[in-house]
Amino acid sequence: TVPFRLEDYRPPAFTIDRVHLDFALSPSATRVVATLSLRPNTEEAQNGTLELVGDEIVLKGLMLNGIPLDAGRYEALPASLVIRDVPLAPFTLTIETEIDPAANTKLMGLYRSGSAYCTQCEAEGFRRITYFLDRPDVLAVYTTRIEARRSEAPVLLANGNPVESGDVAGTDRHYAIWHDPFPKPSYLFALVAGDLGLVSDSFTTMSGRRVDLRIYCEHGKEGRCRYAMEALKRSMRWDETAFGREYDLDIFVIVAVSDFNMGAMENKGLNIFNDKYVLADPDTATDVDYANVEGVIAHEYFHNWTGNRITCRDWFQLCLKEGLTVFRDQEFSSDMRSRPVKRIADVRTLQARQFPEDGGPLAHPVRPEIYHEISNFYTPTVYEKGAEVVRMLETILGADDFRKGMDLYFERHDGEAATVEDFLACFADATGRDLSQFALWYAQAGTPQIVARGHYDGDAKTFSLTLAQSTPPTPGQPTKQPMHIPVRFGLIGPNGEDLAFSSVEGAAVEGDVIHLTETAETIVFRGVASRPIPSLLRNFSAPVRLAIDMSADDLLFQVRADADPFNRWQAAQTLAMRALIAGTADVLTGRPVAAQPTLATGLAEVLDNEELEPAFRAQVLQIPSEADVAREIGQNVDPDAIALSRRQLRLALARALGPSLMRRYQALGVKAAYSPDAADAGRRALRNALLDLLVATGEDEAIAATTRQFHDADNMTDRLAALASVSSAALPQRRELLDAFHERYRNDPLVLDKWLTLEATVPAAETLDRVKALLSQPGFAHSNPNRVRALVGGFSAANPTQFNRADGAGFDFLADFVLDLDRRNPQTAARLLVAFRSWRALEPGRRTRAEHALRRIAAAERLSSDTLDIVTRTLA
Ligand code: DPP
Ligand code: ZN
Repeated sequence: TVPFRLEDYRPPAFTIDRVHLDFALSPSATRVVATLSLRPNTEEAQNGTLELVGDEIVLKGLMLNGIPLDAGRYEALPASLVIRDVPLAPFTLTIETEIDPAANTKLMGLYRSGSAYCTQCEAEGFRRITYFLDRPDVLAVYTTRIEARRSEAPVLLANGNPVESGDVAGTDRHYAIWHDPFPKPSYLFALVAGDLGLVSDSFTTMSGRRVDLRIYCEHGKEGRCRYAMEALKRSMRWDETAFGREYDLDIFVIVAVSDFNMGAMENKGLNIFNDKYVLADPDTATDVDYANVEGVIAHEYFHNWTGNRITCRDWFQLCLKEGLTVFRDQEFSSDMRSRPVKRIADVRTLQARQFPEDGGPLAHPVRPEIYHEISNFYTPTVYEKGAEVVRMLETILGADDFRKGMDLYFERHDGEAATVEDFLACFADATGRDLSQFALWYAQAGTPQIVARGHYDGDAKTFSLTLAQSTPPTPGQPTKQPMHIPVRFGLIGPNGEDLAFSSVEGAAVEGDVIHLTETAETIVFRGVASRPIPSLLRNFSAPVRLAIDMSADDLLFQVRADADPFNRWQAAQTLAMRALIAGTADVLTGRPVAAQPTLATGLAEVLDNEELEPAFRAQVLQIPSEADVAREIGQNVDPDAIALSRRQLRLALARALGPSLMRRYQALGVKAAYSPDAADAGRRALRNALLDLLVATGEDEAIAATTRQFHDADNMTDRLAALASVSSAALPQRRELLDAFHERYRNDPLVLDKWLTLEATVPAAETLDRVKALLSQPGFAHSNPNRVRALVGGFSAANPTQFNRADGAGFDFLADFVLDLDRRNPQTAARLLVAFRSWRALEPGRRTRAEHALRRIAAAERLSSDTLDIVTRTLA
């Protein structure tokens, strides 16, 4: 297939100013009449040929300026409609199509979720509804009329404000008309119809306008929407105070549906959500679920300005809305919760998801320059690294200048489809800074590495710090230029406070930020009273790897004393990572795994430090995962050796911490009523991290405590944590508890997803057979992406020893599953396949088996463009 290239961008020959859509809904034969007001947009229109795109649709009628078109004037295929001799002045086109929502298993375009109708149009789903200029730089004003049987769909929703509704005389049908006054691209179109429960509220904006707020869900689940509604109101207020952004329609609607490929979708005025990011109550949602609901509600709401009012010129610019909006939702959550703990959690996610992408065959720049299938670019690089790039911009400019640039962006580009260049120009123009080198962050893939070396001269009282940067080659980019990397830093003195210095030479240093711009630079700090411990990359000021030769004692000092909480956590992680890597080598050579007294001391001190918030202490107690260690080792990876080394380290730590673990666990005992707030959630996180370490000992007392917590818990967080500890340690007691959990929640699909994931992630040889058996259990549905991701995604992405079984059976299972799913839901199939992205880093035996499975997929006939793209790049 022919790829799309950024350099080939051309404005559309024609554009569309107004769209009138008329839907006559019926499960298998929905009629759509689209009336488009078109006009020539560029010189290219002069040849009089209009090309619209479609996807699996059937043309039923076509009129130009109200007159049916002769068959000789156009050619209609399922994927395109080409019309010749169109007027060289504005004209209307009326297109009638028929679509089958019930047969739409791709969940793109108009489809059914349960008994409801809903849509998903980003990125290229609108073309499955009607022929269109389905590209984000065509902005039109939409009016939508929906008609359906009243009994089947009492609720009829579309974008914008409600205009009119009523019965269709003499029938059992009714209709509603919605009008969205804000020009938008087709990917933001949405429609929902069905028999749905409702939660209502309202919000008064900063200029005093009252906005109707509604969340629709399955009947009976209204109570589980309350938290989302509160989160929505907090988001609306926060965007006003933090960014000066006010909501702009009379109504804002969220609909929770159970069949959804993505997390949620920011359609103008009508956000459609995967129900897992709306529904939450204490008995069914964990603290992490609550935080995710709050974050995703905020994310989609914030898109109203960063994505909808200002959209993307083309899909290469996806990070323009996604990276920026992730940054905004991260900031929101930081303000609602603990800022340092949120930062640690975000960096964990970045390192776990984006770093392996950036270091493997699927690496691409934050703004890609080529794609075959855009659906495959909704990636951690575009989202999470994209957010880091915006964060670096803020670090480089400072908060005030960053806000000036954002203000200019909103002012200058409101109502437009913009580019990354447009975005950066606003910051350059608002502040006078040269951001041309900084722009490389959008263009160069790969995770830069900084190698740092420090030297203190006690006589001269100088500290010199050498920083060298390099970025590894990535597909299509063999060599890289040096980047502008903001390195936030401090020089920690013997009493734990940051040391002062009288002057700096060698590189641009502004306040506590070093601007590293060359391949290598040496910075000399003068007037430094004593030997400092350099604390670099504070608050993770850039998405890079840092290598610095520090002794275990210096790292321990950093754990104790660094003024930057992020680096206290990072120092503990570094100590643990060293132990895990050394332990893995010991396992492979048959040596006994060495004890880690320094790490144990550091953890014990953090644990006992009442000045540190519990959520932070919980983060420090969680040593790097098996996947983190695999990534750090980077080649000839043996997942079994890593797992064993990690188990032994956790056992050693639990023993070193001794009886204090149980005492601490008990002291943090449950308080009266569950509340999902961050402080209570932090206490639970610490208590459950302690429990998890206790379970590592396998001692009776620990298992008894866990079983008790499982049964006695009054909330999902504590119940699931107990279950997860027993299950992820593969203890024999797991079967009874997993069965009890299943029995209790047998009618709640979202909760059963948690159970499916626990079943799929047990690190035991029988797990693969268990997963296969669960595929045909009544609770599982191949058609539901959440079920598929929970079970098959859990197994392939979160069970390193069993997915990477030495006999290759895990790889074969995923290959078979993906090939089957690809025929129905290519997007979800391709996403699962990403689990193979680090196959080349495996030891030779597993590598050969993974390659075999991948080649089998590549050789299959009639692969979707989604799966073909991932498998091709993964093997390249
Ligand atoms: N719905 C997805 C998101 O909000 C894609 N726009 O990130
Ligand atoms: Zn988004």
